[in-house]
Amino acid sequence: MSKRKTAIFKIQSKIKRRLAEYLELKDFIEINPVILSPMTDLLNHPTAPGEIKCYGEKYYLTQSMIFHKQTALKSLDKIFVFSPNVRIEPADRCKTGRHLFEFTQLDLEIKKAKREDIMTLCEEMITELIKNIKKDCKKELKILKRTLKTSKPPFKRITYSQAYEKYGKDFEIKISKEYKEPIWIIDMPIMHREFYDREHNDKPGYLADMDLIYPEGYGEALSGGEREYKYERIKKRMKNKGKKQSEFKSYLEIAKGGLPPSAGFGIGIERLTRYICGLKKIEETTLFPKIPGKKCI
Ligand code: ASN
Repeated sequence: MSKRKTAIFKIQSKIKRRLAEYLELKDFIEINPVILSPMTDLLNHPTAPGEIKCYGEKYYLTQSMIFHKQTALKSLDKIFVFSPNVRIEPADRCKTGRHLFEFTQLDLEIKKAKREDIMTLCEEMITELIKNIKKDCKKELKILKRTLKTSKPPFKRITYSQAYEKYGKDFEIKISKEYKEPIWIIDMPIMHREFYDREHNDKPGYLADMDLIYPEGYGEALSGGEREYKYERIKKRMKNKGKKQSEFKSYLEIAKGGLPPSAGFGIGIERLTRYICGLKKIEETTLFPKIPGKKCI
């Protein structure tokens, strides 16, 4: 058992190191995570953000650093952060093998980038990573009996509408089981995502965003896209999503002062570890797993 654990954590440690090295070579700067803030991503799914009072003010535990990433680009051009997120998921998510209510995502953002730029970056980053892990962690992969397939860019793409038409509402997991290599789902309908992903100029009603799906049934790897950055557009998108401006006061103040255009994504480290190590349950990727619905340390 302990041989198995050591193998998993050695691989995870190597994954983080290799990802950071790759991004630094591409001129990214690593910033520190934000754990507490009056502004956080309120997400499009049924999670509840953790809240605490600090000096009489309401602070959230970070659900994603999206607004801080956009704000950071006022000073820096390319950033990444290993960002701990707390998302209090519905208790039945403990069965998926993919959900933890505390996890870490490698979140990155590039000023003036387009979706195409970050998709290309991601394909190269993942391909390089797998190549390196196969080289660096031969012994550990053997202990885990994991045969990891090397992927080759460009990854296949399918639009949300095509996926829905072909596979029905559970398309994500069906696609994940059917494909042998990572695959993109692009162009989500506007109401299916948060207000900060940018609406397509030439495809109104759809977003310039994407999800990456792991093969072999491992499910969603990451989400990202181009961002809304103009104050008036952000307010309009919030209104259409039925979000209260009062919940995003700090963000709107920053947006009013001017945000740069950008694109980025966030990839879950525990899910990436699970995929690379070929694990059934995500709990194995952390020593202190926060399993939805359970009391955890
Ligand atoms: N990190 C994601 C992004 O950059 C957002 C999220 O995790 N909800 O789009």
